[in-house]
Amino acid sequence: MKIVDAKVVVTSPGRNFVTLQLTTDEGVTGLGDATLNGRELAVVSYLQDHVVPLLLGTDPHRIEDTWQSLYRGAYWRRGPVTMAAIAAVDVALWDIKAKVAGLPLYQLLGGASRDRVRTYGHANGASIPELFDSVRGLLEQGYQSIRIQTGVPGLKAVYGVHAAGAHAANPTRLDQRVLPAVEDWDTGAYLRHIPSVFEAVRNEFGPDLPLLHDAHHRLTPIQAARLGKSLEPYDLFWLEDCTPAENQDGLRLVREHTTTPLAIGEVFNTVFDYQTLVDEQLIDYVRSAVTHFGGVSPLKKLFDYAAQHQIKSAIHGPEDISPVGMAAAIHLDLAIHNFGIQEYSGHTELTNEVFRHAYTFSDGHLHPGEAPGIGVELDLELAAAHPYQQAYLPTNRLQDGTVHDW
Ligand code: GCO
Ligand code: MG
Repeated sequence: MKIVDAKVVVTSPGRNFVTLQLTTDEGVTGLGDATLNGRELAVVSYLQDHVVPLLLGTDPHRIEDTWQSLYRGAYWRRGPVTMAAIAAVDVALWDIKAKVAGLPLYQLLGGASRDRVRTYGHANGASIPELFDSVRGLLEQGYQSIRIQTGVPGLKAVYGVHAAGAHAANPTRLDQRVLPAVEDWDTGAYLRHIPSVFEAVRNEFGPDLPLLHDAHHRLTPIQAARLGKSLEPYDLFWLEDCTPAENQDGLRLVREHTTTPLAIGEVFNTVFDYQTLVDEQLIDYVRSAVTHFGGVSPLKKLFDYAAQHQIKSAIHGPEDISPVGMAAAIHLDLAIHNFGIQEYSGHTELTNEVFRHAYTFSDGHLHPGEAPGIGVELDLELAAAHPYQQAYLPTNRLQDGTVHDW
């Protein structure tokens, strides 16, 4: 069997997604997600200009060999652009192999280790009443674990939330250019406010509902330690990305001061980013996405390594992971032993029409379905009807104008 065609498809059914579609000489197709939010076209070029010429004529069954040759052969290793491109190839090859075998991908990864995959959803509210409405909406949809994000008094727009009337999530326009929205931040105000938010949520929704929180890399280690400690009475499922993730050593300080479980890793793209964190058991959940970590092959290895330290999986799954990346994640979730939880925000109807998928969500749980491969079909015509739109992630500034982590 040979790869005879490789298409890089960019579509924007509400937001941008990059997909690699490989086709074999026997007419079998495989899909991989290569979406890197806000830097999409860099991955398109990496794939189109540098990877596709290497793939044509190769045997799609040689997944590990192809992965190693793309990783080692480039000489320039790691980084989100490289690893998103390699991820798309890896997942497309697994999709092909599983289709040829006539099996859903999870069967090739060891078979099901559980019946279904538990998820968490995102509740956001500028104020406490808005937040409660958002939590109730998620509970009605069946979610059984909920991430809590709120506005902070005095700030117009913080990560994932903005006050009524402010449109921080929308980009500004200058001439023909689209520029990032700018949000604002004050760590002191945030640290003072957040414990009262969790107290209110616990009073309203009781002690049993698993609650999560994402600090989105905004704190220093000692600030994160204080936050973890102040949230202990509210029994969080986890505190996510409490410090900028590239400083692994910083997590030692956080860990010494709090028993709040810690999750990290959505911006990591290789196992080396986790070495200190896993070896010293400084975290409880590893958070990388299939899409940004080089695919199913290396992520499965990371989970096996993490398992030796009682660390569980929590694959990154916001809206900017396409249904292709989401499907690959759900197969992996079902198969590995040390599964923790899957982030799941769902996609718009239109996105689900462009990417028809076999995975299903009910009762707060996902299942990958039984279709051979990863179980996603890409509608090329509908994808083409929704072309790329330039877009950036927001940026973040302190009240005096200093750029801060977003
Ligand atoms: C999460 C994340 C995301 C990221 C987004 C950036 O926990 O889901 O923090 O919402 O901000 O993926 O593109
Ligand atoms: Mg996050």
